[in-house]
This record gives sequence, C-alpha cells and structure tokens, in this order.
Amino acid sequence: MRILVLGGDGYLGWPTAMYLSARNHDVAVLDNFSKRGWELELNAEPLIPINTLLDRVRLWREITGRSISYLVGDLCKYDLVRDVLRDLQPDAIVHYGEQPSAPFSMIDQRRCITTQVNNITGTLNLLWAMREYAPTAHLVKLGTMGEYGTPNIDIEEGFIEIEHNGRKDVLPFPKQPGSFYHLSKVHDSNNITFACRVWKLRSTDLHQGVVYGIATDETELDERLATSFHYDEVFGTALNRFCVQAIAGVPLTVYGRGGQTRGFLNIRDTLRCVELSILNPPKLGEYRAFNQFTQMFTVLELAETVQRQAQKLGFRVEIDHLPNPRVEAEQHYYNPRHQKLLDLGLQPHMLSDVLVDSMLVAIRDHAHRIRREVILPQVQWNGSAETAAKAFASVF
Ligand code: USQ
Repeated sequence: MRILVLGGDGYLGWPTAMYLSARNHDVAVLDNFSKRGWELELNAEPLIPINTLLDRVRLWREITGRSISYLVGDLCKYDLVRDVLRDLQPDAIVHYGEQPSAPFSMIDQRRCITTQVNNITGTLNLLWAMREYAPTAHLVKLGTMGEYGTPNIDIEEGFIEIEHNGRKDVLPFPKQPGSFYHLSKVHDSNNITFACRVWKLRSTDLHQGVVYGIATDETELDERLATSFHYDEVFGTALNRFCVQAIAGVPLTVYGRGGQTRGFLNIRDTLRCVELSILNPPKLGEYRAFNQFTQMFTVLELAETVQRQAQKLGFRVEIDHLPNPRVEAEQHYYNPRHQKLLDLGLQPHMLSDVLVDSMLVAIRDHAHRIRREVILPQVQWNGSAETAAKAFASVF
C-alpha cells in the first residue's frame, strides 16, 4: 500500500515509517520540524542524539535497500497538503503531525493557541484535501485516551449505547479531557466524525494511552536510526521519565498521591496497532475509534516498578510525592474497554522487568547527557501567567 506518515520525524512517526517500509509498503514521511523548534524553545533535548530525518531516510535505504520518500512541509498550509495528497494518492494516511504534549499546551496562552491552531487546522486541512483529492484514502488518526478523562463509569471504544426517557441511541462517548492538548484531540475527533458522515471519508481514530520504550526491531538495526526519547517535564511521559530519573539519582516525580490510573503500551505495539488498522480499513463513510493500550497502571505502581528494577542494577532510588502540578483526580475508577485491536490480532508486549531493565541499561549508556534541570515540573495547570513567564521563554 502507499502510506503517508505525517509527523514522520517524531518519537512514533519515524519508527512507524520504518516498520511499514520493512513490511513492503511504499512509505512517504512528511514533517515541518516544528517539534524540534518547540524543544529548542524549552531547552529540552532528546536523551539519545538523533540524526536529521533526511539522514535517517538515507541511512534506511543504505541499510535495507528500501526507500522512504522524504517530504518537508507544514500541515497548516492548505496548498501543501492538497498538493501532497493529489500527487501521492495515498491508500492510508497515518497522522501523528501534531503538538503532542499536555504540559506544553498549559504553559501559557501562546502555547495553548499554538497547540490548538496547529493540531486542529492541520487535521481540517487534511480532511478538506482528502475530500478533494483522496476521498477513498483511510485516515489513521492518533488521538488519545485522555479524550475521555476519568469518568465514574466504564469507558467504551468511542461510542456508548444510551437509554434516555425511554428511547435508545448509540452516541459518541462523553469526553472530559484534562488539558488544552487533550481538548485539541477531542476537536479533531469531532471534525473527523463529521467529515466521515457528510463527505463519506473513512477514518480510524486511535485513542492511544501513554507510550513507553525506546527500541523497535527497526531502530535496533543501527543506532543511527534511533528515535527521539524525552525525559523533560514537557515532552517526556511518565515511565520514560521515571527510568531516566532513576539513573540520574533524582527521586521519582510522582505527582500527588500517584493513584492516577492510565492505559499504557509499548512502542512496538503502537506500530502493530497502526498496521492492523491499515490492513483492516473501515468502509467509506465510517468513523471508528479503537482504544489503543494494553495494560493499566497507577503512576505509583510504575514508579515502584522502576524503583525495584533500578535497585537490582545497583541504583539507589527514592520516590517523591510532589504537589500535583496538574488538575486531575488522584484516586478514581478507571475501566476502559480495549478489545477491538485484540480482535484484529494484536498480541501485546506486556511491561516486564526485562523491558524496564533494558530501558534502564540503554539510558545508563547515555547518562552523561541527562540534564537534571529539565526534570522537575514547572508547568502548573492553574498557575499564574507571571510564574509561566518566569519559568519559560516568551514566544512571539
Ligand atoms: N505523571 C507523574 N509524574 C511525572 C509525569 C507524569 O505523576 O513525572 C502523571 C501525570 O500527572 C498523569 C500521568 O502521569 O496523571 C500521565 O502523564 P504523562 O505525562 O505520562 O502523559 P500525558 O500528559 O497524559 O500525555 C501522554 C502523551 C500524549 C498522549 C497521552 C495519552 O504525551 O501525547 O496523548 O499520554 S493519555 O495519558 O492516555 O491521555
């Protein structure tokens, strides 16, 4: 199949492009490197140095003999999106091309606007260009489990049957997102649902949990194919951060009581879920949502797992309960369904001691690059504009 990967320079985009290319798909990557710019703004570098996208695409060809087409451009520019779809005629479009961080969207007014304008405009441009030039292409959109929030009922996969005043209907599951970033994904989901209904486009909205891990089969071919791995408070996610903190000798930063429960998955499973979605497309006019995670943990359980494993490697690790910088429930009911991808054949890589171990070892090899000053949380969900201005460079 001809597959376009948007956000192909990112943590998940690049491994996805290699994974699909290795499985004989004709892959193109598109990126405008805005994420690299946001990282510079915040002085946040990936732990493991990563090559430019062009270098990695060239290296991929050298090592495997397979070509990935390389495109540079901004999804917020409609002419670009339209031309790419018209010329490429993709069968599937995997859309990672968004600002991916909840804390980033909460720093200040500008980053909130940047997040929502970038994410929502890019997706809307894509929908309009699909309507015009690729109406049968399958949009595989990376959404998030965070769209649902933590309601006190079971979470279904996208839709729920509701009986109200004696009548029944199947309706979109209620959304209670926890940041302006998560809200941008909700807006995307609504726009995509509408485009599928009205224009008969087709889409799979992957409501993904928190991804962990550094390695995939393809990144392991050569260290120069590595993907970006963040541990800073803005772009790093819980388990990845805890592993780096353990190696750096920083007490693990559990926010609040640590009873926050989330769905997690290995980066290898992200790739397989995207592939399964592509190989089993919805019919024209269909919008479907898959909840994409394999296991649930509380934040404290994750921290304890990392602490145990790091101690086996000889590191002394403490767990800190920091005042929670976010506004979120710290003890709550959480029972989301995640059956549809299993039904399509997903065989999860469960979080094991061996995996945590291998992450810790890989991080230890790059310990000299850890910058402790980017670890502690400064972004406050309800902090003052003055505090944000002091902690983060203003952007004009
Ligand atoms: N947390 C800590 N300590 C930390 C970092 C996080 O206790 O040092 C807690 C947070 O308060 C939160 C949970 O861990 O309760 C998850 O936070 P996270 O930073 O690992 O993940 P999150 O901000 O929710 O966002 C990440 C990705 C995002 C994706 C989302 C899936 O950055 O792109 O959409 O995971 S989900 O969480 O299911 O919404």
